[in-house]
Amino acid sequence: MPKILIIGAGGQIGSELTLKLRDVHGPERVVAADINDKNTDLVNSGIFEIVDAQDYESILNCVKKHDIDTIYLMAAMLSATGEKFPVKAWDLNMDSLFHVLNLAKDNIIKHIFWPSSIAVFGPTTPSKRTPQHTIMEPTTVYGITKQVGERWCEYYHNKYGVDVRSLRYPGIISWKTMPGGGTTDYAVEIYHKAILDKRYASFLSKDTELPMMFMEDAIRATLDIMEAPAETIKIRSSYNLSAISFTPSEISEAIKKHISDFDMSYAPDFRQAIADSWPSSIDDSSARTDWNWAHHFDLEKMTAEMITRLREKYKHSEINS
Ligand code: AKB
Repeated sequence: MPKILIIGAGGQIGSELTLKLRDVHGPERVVAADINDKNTDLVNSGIFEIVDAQDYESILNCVKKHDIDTIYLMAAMLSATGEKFPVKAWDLNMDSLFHVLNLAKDNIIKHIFWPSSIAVFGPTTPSKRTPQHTIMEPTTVYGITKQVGERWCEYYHNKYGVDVRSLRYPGIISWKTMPGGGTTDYAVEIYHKAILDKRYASFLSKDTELPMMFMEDAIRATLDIMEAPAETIKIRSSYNLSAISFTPSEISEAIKKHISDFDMSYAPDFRQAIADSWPSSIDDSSARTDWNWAHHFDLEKMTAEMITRLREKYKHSEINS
């Protein structure tokens, strides 16, 4: 039976997506791949391969070895790191996408999931309830790679019939895995610091509103779009996807309902300019209409879950240390 490959399985979304896909399809059908084998949960819970997302042969060998028909390409350099290493970000984000698109074009694999991002939008985009189809003039390298990637996904679908599906993820928040190198990362760090130190210095200003989503919703959206009948997927660039929008000050207030002496301060850095170029909220009605997307977590529900889970996690690590 053909298998599923997750490239970049060790990352923030990749690691939780892999474990969910293993639950749904069985560990024998889901191959996790990354450039290193540091994530022991992945290595120990099913088939694991070292794969370099920038090396076509490395992906091809893995695809052939495991009879892969579906690839989730989760390897990418995110917005903040991308600004430090623009050429590396371009190379990684574009090379890996072309390799996977070409595997589908050549009928070696059948289906692709590729994540896009709210970073495809820029300062000239309407920032409130940003429409699906609108002005897109991203000012970060990461945003440029995602916007160009979307164009190529649509092109490969229209020209070669490639079944590629994509979501414009907002900032993703999870208690299991830390993000790395993004502008929305503050919204994960804040919960850890709230539990550990009861204080946090935000690298974004008090009123910077950004679109965000709890990981459980993001994983469900990913599985849902991949399982939807092909004729319901009317957008082959990437779907707007939305759940909640909040500012650093609002998340701080939500945390204070659980940790009353939590102390929030603000020290904006270079990531402020990136955040300022992104929308504050997203209109995802196309996803809701086409394949019935609906989010389950608002800020309050997510905060309660994050705090409960992180308290358990840190208590457990104290017992084990
Ligand atoms: C980032 O902050 O770079 C990512 C994203 C919004 O795509 N989390």
